[in-house]
Amino acid sequence: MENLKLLPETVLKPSFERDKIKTSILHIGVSNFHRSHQAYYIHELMEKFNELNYGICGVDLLDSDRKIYNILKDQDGLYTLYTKEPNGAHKAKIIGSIVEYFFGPENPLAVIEKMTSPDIEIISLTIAEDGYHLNEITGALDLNQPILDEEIKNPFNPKTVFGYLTQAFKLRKLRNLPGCTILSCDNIKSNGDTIKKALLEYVSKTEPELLNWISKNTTFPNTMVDRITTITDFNDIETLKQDFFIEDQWPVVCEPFAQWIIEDKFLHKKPSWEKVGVQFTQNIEPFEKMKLRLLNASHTILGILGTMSGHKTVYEAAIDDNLMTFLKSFMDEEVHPTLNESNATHVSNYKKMLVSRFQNPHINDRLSRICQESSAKIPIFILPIITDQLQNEQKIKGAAFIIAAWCKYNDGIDDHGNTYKIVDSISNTLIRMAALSHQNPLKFLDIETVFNDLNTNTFFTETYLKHLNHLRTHSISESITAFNKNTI
Ligand code: CS2
Repeated sequence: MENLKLLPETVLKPSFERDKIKTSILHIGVSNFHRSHQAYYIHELMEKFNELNYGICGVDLLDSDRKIYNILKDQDGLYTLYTKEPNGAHKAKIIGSIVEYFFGPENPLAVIEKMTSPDIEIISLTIAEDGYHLNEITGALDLNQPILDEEIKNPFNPKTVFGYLTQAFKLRKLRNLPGCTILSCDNIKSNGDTIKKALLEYVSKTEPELLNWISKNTTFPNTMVDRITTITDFNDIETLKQDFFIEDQWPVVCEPFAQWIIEDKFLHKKPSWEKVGVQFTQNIEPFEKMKLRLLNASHTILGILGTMSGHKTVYEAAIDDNLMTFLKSFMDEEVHPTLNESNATHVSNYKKMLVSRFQNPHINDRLSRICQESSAKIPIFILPIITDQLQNEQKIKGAAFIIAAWCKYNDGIDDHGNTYKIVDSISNTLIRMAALSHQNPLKFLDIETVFNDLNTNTFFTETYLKHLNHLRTHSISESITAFNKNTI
């Protein structure tokens, strides 16, 4: 904190008094995304309006988060948000909204105690798709997962968000304290409803007498969160040192654009986040659908087709004309018809803006980041488009091409003969089923946890087969060209 005074004028620093901040948000999962998004919005409220009531206590639950925990502890919760404009302008801002930090694996009881603090009004989450421990087919909490089983046997040594919340709510009830708002900030469909359903399933199995208290003392708003945030690379750390004299062990790099839309459903007084651009709504669905099906689905397409073409970043893929022709026609013909066009959502503007966001040459967003855990992303970003289009007897040829290309992607070799790694919690299954599909082309669609019963829809499977056959005998760029020319 003291070191802030030594930084040059060009660095934006918190001008509010950090020791006056009241911590009323406990956030689980202090990822880069949390730091570029929620923590940034709350910082802006502090900076521009001196509203110091919504300080953040960060909490990490995974052993793998020890590094960020140690660094942020060391840096007093401060870090640099390094924003890069398409025209090359860049801005370094020191974010000061995270004021406390706890690490679950080190001291679970301290985390539970903090969650129980009467000051905490909101418990927010960025725990990624797998943090919800859902059964992919039923969408219900998968109580058979070993981590949940172990936690249920040792309730005072929780590991997952469910174990922690259950213990904290038990104590709140016992101490006659109010409950809190649970604010999911993950890219999953109906994120608030999803965490609510999973938590209630967990509680009915472990502490059924708490169910009534939870239903009266908590709310679970759905949210739409958006800001492209890269994996921090060493060059960014060095540039910050050289250009801004900032010594930050883990800065966060992101685009200038940010959007946060929240269902208006808070248990306590609603924070005045609208002052810094947050939008509250009664109906989140159109926004959420638009973001997941346009931005995230497009990312997945650029990730898969781009990697197979030999590109390394979203930018490289987004200036590949052939690939962009494919992507734009997919957005127009297969995604747009499934969305609710309205004054609020402006789908057409959103699509245009997306293309320019992807084409920001200064955002080094690696396709390897995008392709990680595709088996969890595709069912959220792409398959619902297919379901809607099939239901309305509309086109699915672009979507079938993408799924066929993903099958080939799992062979792990690009158009130039270079190999890449499949990073996915079910990578063994993906690789094995893709290999088997060389003999039996429909085999890949048998991965039930991803595709559910899509393999029973002959309209889809016929189109898929046609594309997979073409992809198997051509390079990805040849197949994309043929697709664009309508010759497959
Ligand atoms: C990306 C997202 O992980 C992904 O597949 O699409 O992380 C994306 O960058 C963010 O949702 C942007 O808001």
